[in-house]
Amino acid sequence: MKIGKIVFGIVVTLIIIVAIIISVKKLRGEEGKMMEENNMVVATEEASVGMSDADKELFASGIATEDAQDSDKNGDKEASEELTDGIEERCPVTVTANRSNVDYGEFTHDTYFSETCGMERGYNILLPANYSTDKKYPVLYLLHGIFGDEYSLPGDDNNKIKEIVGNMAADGLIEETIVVCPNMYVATDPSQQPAFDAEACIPYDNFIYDLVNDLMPHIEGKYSVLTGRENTYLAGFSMGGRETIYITLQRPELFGYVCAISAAPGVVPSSDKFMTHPGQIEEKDMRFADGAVTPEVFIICCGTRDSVVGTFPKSYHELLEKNGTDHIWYEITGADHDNNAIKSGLYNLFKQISINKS
Ligand code: FER
Repeated sequence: MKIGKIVFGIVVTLIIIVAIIISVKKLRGEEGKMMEENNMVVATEEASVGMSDADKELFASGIATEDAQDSDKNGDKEASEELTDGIEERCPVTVTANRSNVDYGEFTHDTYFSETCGMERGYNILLPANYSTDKKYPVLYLLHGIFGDEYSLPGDDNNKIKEIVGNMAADGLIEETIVVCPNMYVATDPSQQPAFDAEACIPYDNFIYDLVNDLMPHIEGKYSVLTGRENTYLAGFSMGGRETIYITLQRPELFGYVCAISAAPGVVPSSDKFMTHPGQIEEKDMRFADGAVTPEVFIICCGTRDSVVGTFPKSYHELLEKNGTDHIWYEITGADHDNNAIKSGLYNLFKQISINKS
């Protein structure tokens, strides 16, 4: 009887100790989460004040925060949460992995003459490792963020562009594909610099003319590429996402597969903490022209924790929906304005290409 009471006492004590340990751990977790969120707010506020060159680089290529890198580790788990149209929120880690048995291409720099700017301009191009003029390849034009240039996206190994394209081609999901990263700032005066004001953003909005009239003809003339909308893809991050939406709505017949990742405000009139945007088009014109040939796939996506563009991408989706314009909208749970969003957008664009072309 006495022994029974002692054992009962020990069991109750153990339960109490375990309960205390669990509560303390939970409290620490909450604290950690709050600290993470606080850090994010600080980072955002800093972004709106005077910006260093290093800060500008982060904008251009996708801000890769520590916790964004950590959340990569959940790639496998979250990738299995498939949505109905084949969209997966996270790019699986098997797709971003650098595999020893796959040859990845390398980005190289080249130039073209831009009639739009009246000068020679640079771009980076990723050719498949075994690029051959005996074959023809589809082309993805991939647009950088604000303050960026043709080096921003190719220069950031954490966005896994080479791996995503190379692995999906090696797995037979997509054709080997060329990726072109242009400089999206189409200023005729080389001293003009991007900034958060309407005037300084005009060169971004003029990229459409440089792309269509100068860069695309140059790429199609110089490299062994497949032409036509079925083989011409467009994607962009942030400021590049904004221009992706604008270009697609203006020239929907040119691009078969499109993805605007974490698109910046300014396609339609609006304001945010950075500036007031006059808008490239009116809200009622967030649609394809009547009778236009339109893309097979038009994706708009954004992280749920985007500390730079917030809910602007969602508002583009809502306007497109209101205006009856076909598109895919999805959110990347937990992603900030970062490479998790970029990897997800690229992966899903190629996945949709794979689904549509097979
Ligand atoms: C803005 C908010 C964000 C804006 C541009 C951005 C021009 C672009 C961010 C990026 O490219 O990372 O109001 O206005």
